[in-house]
Amino acid sequence: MSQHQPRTERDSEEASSRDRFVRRRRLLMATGSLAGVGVLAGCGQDTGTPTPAETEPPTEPPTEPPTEPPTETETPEPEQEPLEARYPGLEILSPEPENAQAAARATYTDYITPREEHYIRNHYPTPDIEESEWTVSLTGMVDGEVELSMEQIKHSFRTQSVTHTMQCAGNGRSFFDPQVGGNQWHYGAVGNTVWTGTPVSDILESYGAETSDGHFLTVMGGEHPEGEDIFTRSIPMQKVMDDTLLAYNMNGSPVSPDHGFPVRLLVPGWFGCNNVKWVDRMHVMDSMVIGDEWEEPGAPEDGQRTYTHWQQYSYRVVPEEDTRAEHYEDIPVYDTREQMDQTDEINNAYMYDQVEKSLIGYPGEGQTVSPSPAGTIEIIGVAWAGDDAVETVEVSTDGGETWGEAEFFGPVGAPTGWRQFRYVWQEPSAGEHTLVSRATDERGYTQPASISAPEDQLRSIQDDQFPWNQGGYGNNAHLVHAVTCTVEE
Ligand SMILES: Nc1nc2c(c(=O)[nH]1)N[C@H]1C(S)=C(S)[C@@H](COP(=O)(O)O)O[C@H]1N2
Ligand SMILES: [Mo]
Repeated sequence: MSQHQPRTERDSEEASSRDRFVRRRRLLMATGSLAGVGVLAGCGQDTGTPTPAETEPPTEPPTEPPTEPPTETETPEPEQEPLEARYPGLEILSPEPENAQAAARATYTDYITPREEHYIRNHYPTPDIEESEWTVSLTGMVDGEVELSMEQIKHSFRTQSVTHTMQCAGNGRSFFDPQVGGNQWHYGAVGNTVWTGTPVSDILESYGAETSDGHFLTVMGGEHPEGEDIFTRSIPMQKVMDDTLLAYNMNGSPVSPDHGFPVRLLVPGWFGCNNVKWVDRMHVMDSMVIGDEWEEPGAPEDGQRTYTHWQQYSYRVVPEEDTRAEHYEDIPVYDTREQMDQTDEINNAYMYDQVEKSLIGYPGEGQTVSPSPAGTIEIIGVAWAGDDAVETVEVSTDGGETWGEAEFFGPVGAPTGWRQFRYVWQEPSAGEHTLVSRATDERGYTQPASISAPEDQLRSIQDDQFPWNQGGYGNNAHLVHAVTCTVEE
């Protein structure tokens, strides 16, 4: 077990992205040693647009126009359209690293989220990757280590598609009181899309990987920020073998650069952080990524970047003033909700399988709506529960005082995709109303009503209160997600 104390300045996933982002647009492709911890040659080199030579400004305005236009010596690289133009359905939280959430509740009336409305969550800037030069290496407990081209990944194994509700572990963070630091996601860091790719189990079996329970696939992102931690997550082998993909298509089109082009890990139903983008290396291990070998200053070769931060220090449900912060090689249960129930044994749940949650998409926040001729309003939304199915959704039109059951409609994809629900609001009275929805999953877990006070620590979950936590993770309290709307006469 690691002896390292949490580096408090990096305890929130957000500290890193906000304060220390790297301005590097180009990633040079070199995968380095397969045996050692990825050595990336050429990273951090500045290959930005050359600045044209500058001349001293004249002290007096020139009287004659120059006879010849200034000659361009170098053609600058074509500028990409700004983020807001590329994703008109998103509200930008930061342009670099790229962070953006759904701009309107209306996203949550449809089954499929268009790419332009699907949130983006980056710790470091989106790398610029050439698909033909990209490889994914497989290392660790395998018969033979290998480096796979995108061509091989796409065409040497089976292809599968899965519907997945991708949600950032920090979605709903802005509702924590007192406020916690970091990106202030409201409800918009979630979307439902169809992902197509290669089952990771096919690749592991082909290369004789150790795939029994208790092992982990540690997956590293390929953006390799200079002097920063490598985005790395350890996925339990049971989940990897069950349904995890190396995905290259999103809604039938190539995954966009911001969403992980040319290939990302897709862990159906699990929190966004597990879905490593720009996958560079997969390492088969008999524990989660942990210990000196993977941490500074022991990280081989460069002594700077660590591989443990995003698995062991971030994405944990840490109560106020918690100093225990143990780091585990393995835990008895991966479901995030169940870990929270076992808070004595597992201190600080890891954000793996998602908790049950629902969002109203119509009416939208602050919207004025009018009843149909029959005097009804149809409330529409979506509900999901990670890799468990949603069993029921209830809707309240009086701020949670009374509830009625909604009905499901729309496509039934994998349980890892959300369900659409509708609730017919009979005879709504004119004026302002507070609409709330709450989902219950197949195991009987229901969204709690509110967020606890910090001093209630983690046990509040048994008391219908989502535990306030330092990172602002996992918020599925229903009251804070309510919609206020006005019904016209
Ligand atoms: N390599 C890499 N993968 C990553 C991240 C990252 O910063 N780097 N962010 C993670 C987080 S926190 C989330 S919520 C999802 C977001 O995926 P999206 O941007 O496609 O919505 O990607 C995950 N994969
Ligand atoms: Mo996230």
